[in-house]
Parts: sequence; C-alpha cells; structure tokens
Amino acid sequence: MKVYINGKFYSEQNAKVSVFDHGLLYGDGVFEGIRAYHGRVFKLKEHIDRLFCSARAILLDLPMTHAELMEATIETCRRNKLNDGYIRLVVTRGAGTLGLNPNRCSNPQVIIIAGKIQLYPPSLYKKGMEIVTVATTRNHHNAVNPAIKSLNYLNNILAKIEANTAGYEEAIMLNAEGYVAECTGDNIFILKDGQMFTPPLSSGALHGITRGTAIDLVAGLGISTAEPNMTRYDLYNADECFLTGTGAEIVPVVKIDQRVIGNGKPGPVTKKVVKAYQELTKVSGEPIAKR
Ligand code: PXG
Repeated sequence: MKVYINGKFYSEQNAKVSVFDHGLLYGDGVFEGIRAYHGRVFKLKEHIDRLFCSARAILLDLPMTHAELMEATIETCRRNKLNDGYIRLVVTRGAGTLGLNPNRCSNPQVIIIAGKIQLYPPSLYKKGMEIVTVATTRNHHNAVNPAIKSLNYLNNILAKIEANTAGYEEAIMLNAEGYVAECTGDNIFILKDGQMFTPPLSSGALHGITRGTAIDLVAGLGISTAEPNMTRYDLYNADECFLTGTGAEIVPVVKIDQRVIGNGKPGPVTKKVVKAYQELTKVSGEPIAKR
C-alpha cells in the first residue's frame, strides 16, 4: 500500500508522522471517510467540502486547494489500484511543542490512505440491526461541535464501548437536552405515517453525506423528510427505521431498546432506499482512471 503524506507517497512501513504531532497529542485535526465503488470515488466533492468546513471551524489552514485535494485523493486511489474500498483523509495540526498551543505547530500533515473497509455482514442488511440508547451524551455544540469531523472521537468511542459491552454494534446518542442526535458513526432516520424524519443538524447530528443522499433518494420516492427534535418515544413508535453512513451505507433497524420497530423486519421504504443507494453507487462518483 502507498500512503500519501504532503504530496509524496510512502510505503506502509515508512508512512509516519511525528510523536509531537498534535493530531496524536491532542486529537487536533480533522478527517473524512470516503468510499470508492466500481472505479469511482463516491461524493468526493461533498467530502472535501466538509473537510474544509471542519478545518475552518478549528482554525486550521489547509495547505492545499479544494481541487488539489480532490486530485491527490484520486491519485492515491490510482497508485493503490483501488476500484472499491475506503479512503481515509486526515489533516493533523502538525508537530509542535508539548503544550496545547496550536500556533506552535507550523506544518499540517495531509494524509490519504486508500484501503479496504470492514463491512457489516450482508445478513445484517436482510435481517436488520438491533440498537440501544447509551448514557454517553453527544458533545454539546459549544464544547466540541459534533458538526466538526475532528480527530477527537472519544465521545463516539465511549458510546460505542457502551453499546459493545451491552452486546450491540451501534448506539443511539442523545444530546444534552435529551433529544435524539445520531449514532456513533451513522445518522438515524425513521418513517412514521408515510413521512420521513431525521434529527436536525442542531441536535448534534453530523451533516452526513449519506444523510443528504438518503433525503434525496426518499424524495425520489415521493416522500419528504422533516427534521424536528425527536425523543426516544418517537423512535419506539416508528413504522420503519434505518441508519446512514459512508461505511454502513443504509442499514435497516428492527429493534430499539428492545422495542420492535414495525413488524420486526426491514420495512418496504427502507428496502427501496437500500436498493436505490446501491444503484447510485454503481453510476455516480469521480472516475479514478485517467481520462
Ligand atoms: N455521524 C458520525 C458521528 C460519523 O462519524 C456519520 C454520522 C455519517 O456521515 P457520512 O458523511 O459518512 O454519511 C459519521 C461518519 C468508520 C467510519 O470507519 C465512520 C464514518 C464514516 C466512514 C467510516 O467507522 N462516520
């Protein structure tokens, strides 16, 4: 595997950053998780846009333009002969002193890894997933804003640990007001009486790229998506539920905190969205091969 760091490619063994990098010392940096399907990078522009927004929010100047980052991502796929896989784009604050001050870091590290992704088993998409609410509250937007896809994912990791120790793969996180925000690495949707609902971005939900795609695909089925504050009561009484994320794509949810959703099987609208998403990944994205 060839890893991109600041314009150069390194073997896996030689792809390194400093132990003084504030990405490591403080989680000071931002990232994106992107998928490639059938020789195309899916929603690349949207991911780079979000990376720039995350960087701006933490006052980190990306040393590259939008176009340069897109090209570097595609070039990394080419060098790794990646047709289908997972791309991790990381920008750290760079090496500094043993103190918080980001001004002492002068050299942001732009890292691009193009590899494979560990997927949920296909059976899960047929049967649907069971999830639980956890006690770990989603970060408050005045603390670490959940809109920032930062290298500090401890909030999500703590929630994931709670889910895992309870025997589940994914957790619902509530915000400080007790409203549903999102899952540890996925956004959440419900269908109720023919209308789609997902928590508003102000709840602490990441502005998920797959979330946006799902809203578009659902609109294509003639169903609109509202974004009200939602409680667990709303989830428990949903007709259908699914999660969205770059890694997970569209995952049907059939049980929440032991409450059976709908008839306990992936719902008809959910199944259509799963299919429509798969179809879209076959035909859309930035081509990796040189034209
Ligand atoms: N919420 C959070 C907290 C996330 O980290 C999403 C929602 C979904 O956003 P997108 O833009 O992907 O639809 C994410 C994304 C991984 C992995 O390795 C995690 C994500 C994406 C890709 C891979 O677990 N999280």
